Amino acid sequence: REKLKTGQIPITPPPTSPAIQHRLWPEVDRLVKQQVAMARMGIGECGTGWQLFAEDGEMKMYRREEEVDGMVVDPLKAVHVVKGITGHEVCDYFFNPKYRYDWETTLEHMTVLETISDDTLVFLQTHKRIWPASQRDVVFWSHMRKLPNDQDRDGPDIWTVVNNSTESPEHPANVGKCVRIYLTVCLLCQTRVHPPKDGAPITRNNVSCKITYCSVVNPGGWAPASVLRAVYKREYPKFLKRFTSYVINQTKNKPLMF
Ligand code: 18C
Repeated sequence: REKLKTGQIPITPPPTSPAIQHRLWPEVDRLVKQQVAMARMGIGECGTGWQLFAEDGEMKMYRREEEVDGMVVDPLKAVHVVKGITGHEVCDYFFNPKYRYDWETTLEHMTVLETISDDTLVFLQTHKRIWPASQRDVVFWSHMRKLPNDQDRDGPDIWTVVNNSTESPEHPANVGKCVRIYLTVCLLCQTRVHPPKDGAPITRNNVSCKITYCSVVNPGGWAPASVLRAVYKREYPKFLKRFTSYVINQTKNKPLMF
């Protein structure tokens, strides 16, 4: 914080989140900026090798085959456009732990290890086991943020949630039955408003949400590549369809939240 003399007006803007005081803040802020910049790029702009592996209506999912130390870490990029919901709503349902068991079908158990601030939490999750591999767990911080809409200053804000693996001294990796996975996930949501021509009030029929979901998951230990790629192919489309239907259902009788 800058030191002010009496009567001097501060030039440093106020912190945008109380999490700014936390030891993880520099990493959170850096990763969020980096992940949002990558998510905003079109599939043609973010390197070569992207293959479309799933398509259903507006939903398109691409992956790039990558391995690190013999382990499959294929980056995934999905884009979807969903009518009737806003970016703020999508991010709220994705971030807020109270909804997680409703839509996250691979989840076995979730604990909030730390509440850094209203928009920054640390989670410990265990996921369902896939035979013949070991069960997986993950510790990650999750941060939700509103971004200025610099392409359309009068348009609704853009919202994002970034999840990134972190360490917890109380929950060290690979000590129990679970193998620790490592992930970086970015959900970026842009609301589009299609105003009614007669100047009538905006309803859910006049909004849609462009969703970009990017993820890189390192399985953390042995997992047969063919099984892993088959799991990805099945589970990612299932997740995005189920999650977005869930948000539509939850919000249909609620006022729009921009
Ligand atoms: O982003 C998503 N969810 C967030 C909130 O939970 C958060 C967490 C992501 C965890 C993703 C990793 C889950 C691993 C689960 C193991 C697979 C269980 C399948 C059970 C089938 C009955 O960011 C949405 C996440 C959508 C997840 C899609 C599946 C991704 C598969 C990743 C495989 C990881 C290694 C598994 C090792 C075993 C392989 C043989």
